Amino acid sequence: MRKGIYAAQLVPYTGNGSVDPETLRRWVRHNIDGNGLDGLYVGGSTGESFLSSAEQRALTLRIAAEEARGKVSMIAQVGLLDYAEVLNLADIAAESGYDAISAVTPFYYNFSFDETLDYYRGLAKRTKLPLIVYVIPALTGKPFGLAEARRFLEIDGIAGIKFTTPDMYLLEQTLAAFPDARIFNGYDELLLPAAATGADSAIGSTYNIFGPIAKQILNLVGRNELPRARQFQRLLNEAISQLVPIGLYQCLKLLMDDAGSGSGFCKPPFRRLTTEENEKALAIGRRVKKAAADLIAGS
Ligand code: MN9
Repeated sequence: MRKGIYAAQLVPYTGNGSVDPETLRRWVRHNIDGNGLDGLYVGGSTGESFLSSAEQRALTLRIAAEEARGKVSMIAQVGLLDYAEVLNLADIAAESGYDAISAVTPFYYNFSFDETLDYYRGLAKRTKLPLIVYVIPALTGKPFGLAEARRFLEIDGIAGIKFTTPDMYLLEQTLAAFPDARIFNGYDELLLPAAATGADSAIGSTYNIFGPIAKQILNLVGRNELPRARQFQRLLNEAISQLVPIGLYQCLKLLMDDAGSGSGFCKPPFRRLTTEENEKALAIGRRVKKAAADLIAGS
């Protein structure tokens, strides 16, 4: 599994909510050839996976792998509510050539931490692939601290964490306690501080569009060029702070369209944007991409 920048893969859905395979293939190729990313994280929040059927999830995993296998690292997010389906998706990920699987902590029911650990133990036993725990307390509602990080990372087969919390102190402590674990920063708006703290990899939705900006941030931090890294993080955050209130995934899909890569609807209850919102989102995205290209060219 490479270090670096991974796109949380956007998945195009047709107006009736099914996966659009041809557009998905183009979007995956765009992440590899257009954005030059190091990896893909398929089937996560950004893929609207928790609004999708297990069949749609399996189809998405297979199609993405057909396009990306052997070109970039691939992680399959297999977490969902039906445990039998989780195990089945883990098998599909292994068959399809993924480098790792990942699974969100079980949500909705208020499972105890011991139940959560059993869930991961079972999943780790089922697969030969390294397992990356997907920690995103803001969406799962499950608390996460150093004690939880330790108990996860001590399980045989658990290789790392997709760390989607803004707690940089916890990130530092986790890196210090587990120097060999694969820790992926999960909030794109915190890529610079996470990289400065020592994270060498990140997974994010906005990298589908602004991947080159993220690559710059990670590389510049690695070279101790913090003032310049800050310029790129500022651009990325300008986009995120303006696109999130409109509807981040809708905006990112629109910008994929703008890149000539295809089209896509979001699953309900994600709403459709108005014409004015579409125009606003396109203008923001284009402005930030152009400013980043100018900054790169002027280097
Ligand atoms: O995969 C993404 N998380 C979610 C990570 O979408 C819930 C992030 O990339 C965020 O979209 C991004 C904007 O807040 O950091």
